[in-house]
Order: sequence, then C-alpha cells, then structure tokens
Amino acid sequence: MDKVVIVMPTYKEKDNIERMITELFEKEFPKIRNVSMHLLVVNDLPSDGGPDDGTGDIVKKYAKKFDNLHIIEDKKQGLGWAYVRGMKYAMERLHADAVMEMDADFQHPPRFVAPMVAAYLDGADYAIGSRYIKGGSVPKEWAMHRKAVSFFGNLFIRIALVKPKIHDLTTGFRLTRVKGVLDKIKLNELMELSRFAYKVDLLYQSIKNSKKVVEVPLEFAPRTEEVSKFSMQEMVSTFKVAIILGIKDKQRFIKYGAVGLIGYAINAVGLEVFYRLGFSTGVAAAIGAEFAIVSNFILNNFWTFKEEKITSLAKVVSKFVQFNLSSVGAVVIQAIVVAVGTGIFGVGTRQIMLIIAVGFFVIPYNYAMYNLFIWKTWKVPALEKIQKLLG
Ligand SMILES: Nc1nc2c(ncn2[C@@H]2O[C@H](COP(=O)(O)OP(=O)(O)OP(=O)(O)O)[C@@H](O)[C@H]2O)c(=O)[nH]1
Ligand SMILES: [Mg+2]
Repeated sequence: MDKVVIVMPTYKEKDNIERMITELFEKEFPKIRNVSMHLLVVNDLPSDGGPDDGTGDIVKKYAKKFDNLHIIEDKKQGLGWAYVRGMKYAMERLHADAVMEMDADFQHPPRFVAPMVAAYLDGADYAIGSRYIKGGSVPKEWAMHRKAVSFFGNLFIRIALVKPKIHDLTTGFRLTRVKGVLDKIKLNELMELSRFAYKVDLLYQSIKNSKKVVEVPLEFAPRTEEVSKFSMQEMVSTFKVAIILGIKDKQRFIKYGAVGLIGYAINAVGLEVFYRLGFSTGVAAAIGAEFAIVSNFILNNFWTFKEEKITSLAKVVSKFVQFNLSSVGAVVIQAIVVAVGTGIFGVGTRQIMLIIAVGFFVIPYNYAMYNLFIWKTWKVPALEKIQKLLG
C-alpha cells in the first residue's frame, strides 16, 4: 500500500493544531482507502530562544494515540526550510511514496485532502490544489486588493513561466510523487527558501519532472484570526523567482538558436569550399549540410542538452543516425512549405517562404524532435513507448 505523508509546518499554531490533528485522523483519513495516510508536523521554535506556545507538546501528546502522526522540531528558519526538512524526513525516514504540502491554519480545509489523494491514485505525479479552476475559490472575506494581487500575481507567473494550462501557481496545497519527481529535486538549492517564493521554484521543478499534472479544486479559506504576513517584500521576491525561472527555461532554446546559427555558417562555408574544389553545387550543398548536421549534433550534445549528454559510443552512433533522419524531416517540411507557398503566392515570394518555412516550421520542428526523441527532455505520456524504443 502506498504511503502519503502530509508535511505540515507549524509555527505557534496551538489554537489550530489540536483540531487539525483530530479532524484529519478521525474524520478525513478514515475516508481514504488504499493508501496509508501519515501526518508529519514540522514544528519550529522561536529562533531567539524565546517562549514557545506549546504546539509541539500537543502534537507529541496525540502522537502517542496515533501511530501515523510524527513530529520534528528545530529553530525557525522560515517556511521553505521547514518544508525542506519535512520533505527530506518524509522521504528518507518515513519512506513516503507521495508528499503533501498543507498549512495548519485551516486555510487548506482538511476535506480537500481526499480528492488530492484520489488524483494521485489516478496516476497524477503532481496534484495542485487550485483556487482558480471551477469548484475552487479564494475567501469571500478577502479585500478587493488582496484578491487582485493574488489573481494578477498568478497571471504574471503563468506568463513568465509559460504555463498557460496551469491556473494556480502559488497555492500552498499540493501533492508530489516522490519517485522521479520529488527525489530528483535538490531541495537545499531551491531559491528563496526563507520566503514564500520558494513555492514557485518548487512548483516549477515539480512540473518539469512530472508526466501527469492535475489541478484539483481548492476552496481556500480565510485564516481563523486574520493576521496576514502578506508583504511587499514577499511579492517582489516571488516575481523575482518567476522571472529568473522564466529566463532559465528559455536558456535551452536560446542555446539551440545559437547552435543553429553556427550550423548555418558552416553550411554556407561548406557549400563555397566544395564548390570551389570542383564539386557540383548540389553535391557541395549536400556536403555543407552534412557538416552542419555534425556540428549541430556535437554542439547540442555538449552544450544545449549537456544535462542529457549522450556519451557511450554505441548510443552516439544510433542517436546520430536518428538525428540525421530527423534532419531529413526538416528538409521535407521546408520543401513542402516553400512549394505550397510559392504555388499560392508566386515564385517571387520564395525567399519570404523560406523564412516562413525555417522560422515557423523548421526551428520549432527540430527543437521538438530534439526534446522529444534525441535527448528526450520532454515527457509526453502518449509518446513514452516511442521514446523508449529509440533508446
Ligand atoms: N515550521 C514552520 N512553520 C511555519 C513558518 N512560517 C509559517 N509556518 C506555518 O506554515 C503555514 C502557513 O503559514 P501562514 O503564516 O499561515 O502563511 P500564509 O498562509 O501565507 O499567510 P496568512 O495569510 O497569514 O495565513 C502555517 O501552518 C504556519 O504555522 C516557519 O518559519 N516554520
Ligand atoms: Mg495561512
């Protein structure tokens, strides 16, 4: 049976934690079948050694009653660090199959745990408790400006990270599969771990590692006593993380473009050199093109896709053959676009058609082929079999 561990950070939550534990263990967990549900409270104590409010003692009292209740404690270092410690403990010590992030202050109502686990059992690698899909909501009590900040903040991050399909990128209620997703993330190296913004980095990397991402509706509740820590600083650091990740995300495409330009230069020089050596233009162009293919393959392998670098000789050979076949596809696409385009708009438009063919078809086509089949960085469940077959 799979084990799902809810990691719940607490800092001075004595007014909430008792009710939270009893609601989860007595009401919600019994509803969930086929999964062993655990709660790990990551309780922080004041970093200045000041008085603690006794949250930890309450948890320890209940841990005697419920075997699946765990607690770890440390000095306060911020929310992100609490989650990092909790997630590591859940993976390494509790051997969790999936980890959930959840607040102790009832902003994530316990009744939403079951649908998240159901999504996991249904195959989700990453389930996002979403306030911005049908069935989800933000508190009615929230002032207009707070709603606006949350909504537009989300919209901004969606655009910066180019994640149009995901509606809630800042939610704190999420479930992550351990194998292949959470265990691949260097948790200590997440950006802005002492702030709220770490959530965006964690989400970005989790989505990257996941084959199946699902949004589950979440009715986000107001805090019981409304003392919000929402601040300008938090907002600025969240936007900063989104922008940095957005650029990082496009880095690979930028490198790919640079490699393409170098390939073009090699192609042009090859054509010239072999033509002057006495070859016909056709043969000279073909030789130039193959030189460019070799250069593209090498540069992409060692630079653009260096994280997925192909090193064994046998694999280099088979991938290079695939790379050539994929390049033939690009030639065919270019020929079709130019032929059809000039057929409609006249031969006078052939150079424009070439630009359209390369810019709108060949560049995206090659990029997709490399990511899908050559270096296999994109995870598409429907293509999984072909990806495996290609080695
Ligand atoms: N362990 C630990 N828990 C924390 C820390 N900061 C916040 N928490 C807990 O994390 C959860 C979310 O914190 P909140 O203070 O509610 O943050 P928020 O929901 O963004 O802001 P509010 O609108 O004020 O509720 C709660 O369960 C807190 O007790 C921390 O530094 N360490
Ligand atoms: Mg809260």
